[in-house]
Amino acid sequence: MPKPNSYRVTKCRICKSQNLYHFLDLGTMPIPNGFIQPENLHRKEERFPLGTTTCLDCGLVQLTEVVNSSLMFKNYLYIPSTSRTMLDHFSDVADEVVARFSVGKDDLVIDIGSNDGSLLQFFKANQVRILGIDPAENLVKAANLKGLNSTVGFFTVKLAQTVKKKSGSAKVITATNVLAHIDDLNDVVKGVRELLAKDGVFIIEFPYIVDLIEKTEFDTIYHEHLSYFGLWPLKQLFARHSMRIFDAKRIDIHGGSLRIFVCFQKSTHHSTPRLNRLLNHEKVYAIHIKQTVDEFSKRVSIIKSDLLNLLKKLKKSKKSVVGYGAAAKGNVLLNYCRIGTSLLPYIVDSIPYKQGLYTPGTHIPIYPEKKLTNDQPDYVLILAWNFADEILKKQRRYQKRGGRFILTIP
Ligand code: DWN
Repeated sequence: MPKPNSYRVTKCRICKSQNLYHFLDLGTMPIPNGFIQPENLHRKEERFPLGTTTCLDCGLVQLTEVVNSSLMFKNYLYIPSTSRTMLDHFSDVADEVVARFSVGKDDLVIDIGSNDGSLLQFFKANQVRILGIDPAENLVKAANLKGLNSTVGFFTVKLAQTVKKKSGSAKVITATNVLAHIDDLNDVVKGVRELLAKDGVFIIEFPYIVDLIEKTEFDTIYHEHLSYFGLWPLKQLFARHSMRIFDAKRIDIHGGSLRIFVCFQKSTHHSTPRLNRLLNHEKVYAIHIKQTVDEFSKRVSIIKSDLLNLLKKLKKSKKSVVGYGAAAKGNVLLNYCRIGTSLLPYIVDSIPYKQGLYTPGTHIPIYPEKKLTNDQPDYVLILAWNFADEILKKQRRYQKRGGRFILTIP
């Protein structure tokens, strides 16, 4: 009997408690980056349940079903370097980290989930030694072609031991939008402990659960994101490995994220006042967690009915509407709302890899962005809302000619 491609979560990923409170059910849908070649449209797509549960003991919010990581990350179509917003963000991160922690030319910076080297390139520009680690062979190849030293693999303690032998300890280890994708968090932290220099810093960025709930960013809930982190659950995770969070900063990227700074328990890095402020803010949140997540789920259903009513009304009045940004989050929204080509005939996207493909589950064709100004549809539904500013700036001509944008989240 072949191993199933997913399993049901029965205990908390961090504290192992079984005291879980299930609060959102988005139905079953294909994996969000499972874009389809035209010749494969007739093939059956494997669908997986998509829902969330919160641990009532440590507060971690997580998916109810975990999909096999090899199905999602071995050949990956998410490339941050196609967005000016992301490149500017990564450049700021590298400059801030090099300055704050006096990273010198002999120091090693390792990026876990390095993708195509989008962040590493800015560390390299600061003349420090770099190494990327990513499971996607297609992206590691692209990084190495750009001279951004990267190796293929899922980050595990075993891989960390091999890297340590070859490259030595790292002064800085970064992990931006990757920790939430990993099931065995203990193994990752053990790997970081293996690789991090004694005075080193582990810097993690992830979409922040407080922003997700406050702005009802439910379409960022998908099979790639196993966990939706807050500070308290992570504080517990690191304490178990004699490490501690010493600083945390809320940042705007991806609808609201958190950047946290972690070191060894005995390290000299002092905890910052803003970390304590954030911990206290989260505590207030956690008190009414059941009511908070139930109200969140109600808002999700309202967003769905409002969007469907709007699109049906526009269709009835013969208005044309297309999508912008074939994002994973967009595929969650479209599958949850069951929006197909009858309401959204096509989507435009800047990523060449995605052009000519079809969206998973809803089978909407993806075209280059220039199709928008050629066709001049009446409305554009921005699916990649985290880049709305960049998209609006880029599409001034469409707007000047009377085109209008629809934003459902946040
Ligand atoms: O955690 C993850 C987040 C950070 O990004 C990954 N697991 C997956 C990924 O999610 P996503 O697919 O929603 O990523 P993006 O980068 O938010 O998707 C944006 C999409 O919009 C891309 O396909 C590119 C497209 N785009 C565009 O067509 N024109 C983006 C910009 C900025 C543009 O101007």
